[in-house]
Amino acid sequence: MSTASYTVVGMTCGHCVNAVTEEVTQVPGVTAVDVDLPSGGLTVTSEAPVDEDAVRAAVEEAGYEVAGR
Ligand SMILES: [Cu+2]
Repeated sequence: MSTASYTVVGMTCGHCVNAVTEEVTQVPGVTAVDVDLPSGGLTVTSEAPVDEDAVRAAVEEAGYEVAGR
């Protein structure tokens, strides 16, 4: 199992959290997604490491942005 943490910019409410969660959950291999609204923290759990670009693309699809590391 693998986990990766990101910071998402632009989320303001529970709807935003749901949108990000739904999109990132659809990334192949992802088994769990946890979003912390106050900090923008996004934790992605997967069986094998997931391509960071795929996570970024999913967050952008939801309408938000991953902060640079
Ligand atoms: Cu919102």
